Amino acid sequence: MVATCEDETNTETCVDSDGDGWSVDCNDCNDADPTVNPGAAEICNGADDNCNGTIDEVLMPMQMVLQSAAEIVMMQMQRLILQPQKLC
Ligand SMILES: [Ca+2]
Ligand SMILES: [Ca+2]
Ligand SMILES: [Ca+2]
Repeated sequence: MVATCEDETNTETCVDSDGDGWSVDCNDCNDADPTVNPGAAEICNGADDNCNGTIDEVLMPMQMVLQSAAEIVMMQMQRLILQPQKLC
């Protein structure tokens, strides 16, 4: 199967093994799994589904929100803990 990749200049080497429409030359980072290609949606599975080099990046915004929220709580707790010591 020939990949329908954006780069039409290298169709000779565009061999799509898993038949998802993307070849290794067209940034298919796993040409043995049709669910993994640059056009795939990133899902939480511990793998880089959309071949952008980042695993499960869809979860990052929520992780960042939780992390920043945790940091704010920590800062406030530290302030509460440290303030009496400063006053002494
Ligand atoms: Ca492929
Ligand atoms: Ca990814
Ligand atoms: Ca994933």
